[in-house]
Parts: sequence; C-alpha cells; structure tokens
Amino acid sequence: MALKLYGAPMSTCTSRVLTCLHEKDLDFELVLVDLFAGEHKQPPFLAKNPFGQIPALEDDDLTVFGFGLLIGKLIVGPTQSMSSKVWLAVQTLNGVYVRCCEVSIIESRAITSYVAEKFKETGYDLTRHQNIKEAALVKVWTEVESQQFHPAIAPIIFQFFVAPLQGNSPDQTIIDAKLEKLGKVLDIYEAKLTSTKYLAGDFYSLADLHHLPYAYYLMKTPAASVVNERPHVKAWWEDISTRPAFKKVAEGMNFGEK
Ligand SMILES: N[C@@H](CCC(=O)N[C@@H](CS)C(=O)NCC(=O)O)C(=O)O
Repeated sequence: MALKLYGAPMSTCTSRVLTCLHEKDLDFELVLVDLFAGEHKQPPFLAKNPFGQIPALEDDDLTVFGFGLLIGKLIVGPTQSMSSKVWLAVQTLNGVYVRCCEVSIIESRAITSYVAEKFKETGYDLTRHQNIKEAALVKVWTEVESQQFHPAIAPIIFQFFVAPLQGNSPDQTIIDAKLEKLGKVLDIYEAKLTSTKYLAGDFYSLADLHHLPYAYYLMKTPAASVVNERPHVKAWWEDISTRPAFKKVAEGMNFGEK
C-alpha cells in the first residue's frame, strides 16, 4: 500500500489527516502509535519525526532517475547522503530506478496539503486547484485556522482533556482567557459566514476541514456555547461535522472517555 499514516485515531492531528484521506477516497494503512506507551518517543518513530509527535505520513513512491532494460541488480541500503532513509535501487542498462521508502512527511497541515495536491484529481477537490483565486482563499483560511483559531482553542482542549489525565483539574482562568480570545476569532467567522456558506467561499475546502478535530472535542465541553451562540458558525459546524468523511473519523475520537 502506498500511503502509510502513523498516528492514533483519537488524536486531533491524526484525525485531521484521516479526514482528508477519506475525502479523497484514498486507500491507506493506519499504523497505530501508542502515545500512552510512549512509542512516539522511541527511536523507530523518532526516525520518522525527530520531534516525537504524531502523525507522520509515508508515501512509498517510485522515483525514476533513468530508464532502460533491467539487468537485475538490486541494491538496498541506507546512505549518508539520503540521511537515515532506506533506499532500494534497481540497476538498469542505462540508468537506475531508485525507490525511496520511509520518506516521512510530518505536520498534519503539511500532510493534508501534500495529499490534496498530489491527489487533486481524486475524490473531493479540497483546494479549488482549477481556480487560482479560490485556491488562494483556501490558503488564506487554512492560515487563519493555524494562526488564529488553533492558538485560542488548543489550550482549552488541553485543559478539559489532557490536564485531568495528568492528575490536574482544568484551570478555569486559562479556559476563560482563551474562550474570550476564541470568541473574538469566531465573531469574525460569524461575519464571514453571513456572506459565504464556508470559510473560503461557497465551497467546502481544506480550510474548513482543518477546524474539525479541535472543534469536535470543544463541542463535547461546556465551552460549546462559544459556537452555539453564533448562528452562522453553528450552522457551518453542523454542516462540516456531518460530512461522511468526518463522521467516519469521529467514531475513533474518544480521547478522555472512560
Ligand atoms: N503541529 C503538529 C502537532 C502534532 C502534535 O501535537 N501531536 C500530538 C498528538 S495530537 C502528539 O504527538 N503529542 C505527544 C507529544 O507531543 O509528546 C501537527 O499538526 O502535526
């Protein structure tokens, strides 16, 4: 199988990528990384992501450096020049086919961009690649998600879901401060969503998709009111969270459940 995703279904960043893979109708293998057992900090996973965080994607692609008749010599090994990547090369009469394995792509948003771009003709078009202006707006709103929405919502999710696992009660001061920040971001979304159905325009895109995992966990908490109080944001949330691709992914998003 060409695409291998290393991660955990309950993880927000893994779910972001899983949703993208489902929207694109792609075959892939999910390789489970057990965060609770610390697998992400062990050498095999650190070789894929030295930051020790999930997810990581491997695309076992074939790169052709030359072509010709196969003379059957197979060369396998790690090389300095290709860092720690494993490579396979098949010597041919007038060239070498090199097949790289274990080329990891990390950072969930970089992974979704790669998948959406590489498979732009497959499944749902997440990037509006045929319209340069719409494509630019998709990029704008994916940046807004990572630069404005994420910094406000992530600490709230941490307090509700991760702090209790570490033996701490959620810190209401942090929650309140970040909720105020998130409310201001969502006021801008509310205004935008009065004129277009989705963030980048009247089409669902990668920009909307990137919001799903953190918003999904937020909606399980009392802080869901920050969405429910804003009618256009609420309608947008109900729309994007009921797409079949995300519904499939949400089944595995049970972080913090007993
Ligand atoms: N910016 C990264 C963040 C990755 C991240 O924070 N992953 C979490 C799971 S959602 C993780 O591996 N946490 C364990 C740790 O940081 O030790 C991305 O979007 O992929």
